[in-house]
Amino acid sequence: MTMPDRSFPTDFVWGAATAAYQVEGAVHEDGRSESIWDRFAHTPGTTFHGDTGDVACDHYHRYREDVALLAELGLGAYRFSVAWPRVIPGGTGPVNEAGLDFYDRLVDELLAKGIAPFVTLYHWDLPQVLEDAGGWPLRATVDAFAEYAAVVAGRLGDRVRHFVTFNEPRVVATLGYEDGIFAPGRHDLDDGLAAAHHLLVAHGRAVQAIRAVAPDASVGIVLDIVPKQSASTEMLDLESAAAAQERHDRWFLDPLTGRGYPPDPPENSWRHLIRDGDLELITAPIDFLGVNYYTRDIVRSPMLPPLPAVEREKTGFGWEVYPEGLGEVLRFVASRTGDLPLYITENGAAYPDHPSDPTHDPERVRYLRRHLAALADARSTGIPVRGYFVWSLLDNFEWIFGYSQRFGIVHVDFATQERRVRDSGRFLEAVARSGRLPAEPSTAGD
Ligand code: GCO
Repeated sequence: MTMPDRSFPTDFVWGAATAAYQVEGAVHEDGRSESIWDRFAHTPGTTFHGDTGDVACDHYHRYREDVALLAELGLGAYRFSVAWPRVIPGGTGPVNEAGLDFYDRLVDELLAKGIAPFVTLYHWDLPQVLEDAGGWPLRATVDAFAEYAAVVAGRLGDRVRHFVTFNEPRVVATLGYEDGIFAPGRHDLDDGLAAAHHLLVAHGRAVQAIRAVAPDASVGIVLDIVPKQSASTEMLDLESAAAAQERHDRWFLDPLTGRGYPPDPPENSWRHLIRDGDLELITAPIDFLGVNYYTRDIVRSPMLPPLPAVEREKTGFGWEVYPEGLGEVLRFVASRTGDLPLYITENGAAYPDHPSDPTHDPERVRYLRRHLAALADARSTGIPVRGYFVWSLLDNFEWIFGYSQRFGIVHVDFATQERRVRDSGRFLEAVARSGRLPAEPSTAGD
């Protein structure tokens, strides 16, 4: 059976994404201060192999080459993040013009090549000085973020048309403050819940701050939404799956869309932090929502014995390949956002390199093809997705997994910093240039 070609409109945005700490390197240059990820990655035992973002892809110095790659691949947009510790090294107070200049140069380079910058203000690299003062569980961090947002939008907002306040606040709150797996490595449920609330309030304050200085820019936020599916029809599994969805996905999407927070147990101590006006701030209109989608979670109640393992297709990272989930996530999101424009702000896969040729990546091509098919099908049902960003432009520092997981459509040799476009890059280029996802004979599992 042959599937039909799927097409995308000519104004559909095709892009690639990165994040500051994962690609920039140059951590001591031009007045940048320490971030929580510098501190965390330099703490023994936190990352694979002790890897850090000290050098990463050296994007700070090689950004022209990287922008040229985006242009070569026919991509019309680049989603990158700004490192707060470069811009306001003290967390609040004096602006470091030299740090801000880097983003100025990057934006100009992009625009000169006809590539739209999508600027994320926070992709996890809080200035360490603010963590030392209390971090996201502390209300003062909200004020600091609003100040920082105004500075960045004030400098770039004459040219940047899309700002993202936060990338994946759920990961920041849960992995960073509640589970202690990511920076800053705190392990306290109430800290996680307090951080989550402050991240959302900070988002609302940043929306205001950006609109005040860059009234023509669109502003949004990026959420990671993972479909939570019950491992069985047993009541305990169904309840566990619903609870996971409340704590992870609805916890952010519901207040942002005016539904307030889902209920949680009264022994959780954080609701006293909600001040008058907070929920209105969080719900203030945005111009788009970004959705990061990689895989699903199959939820088994901890009260039930494990089920026998089921053979499922996985990426090299061990994440299940589940393209249908992209449509499921978009339907779930659209049930709350209606006709608000959506972007897939991250989607991609890590696979080990083929030893003979690391640019030959048929698994990643197949992953992208199947997810783009799911995206086209979701669009054809009327879900207003306006663009797609692959994660990632480059192999980069994959957080606690260091350089062991490669997500790039461009291969990076970290010894020489040589970049080489992978087959997946050429594949995305062909789709972006033609606006068509070519038909392919279906194979088992498609
Ligand atoms: C995320 C982050 C990225 C990751 C990517 C792969 O979604 O977790 O935004 O920084 O590198 O998702 O894990």
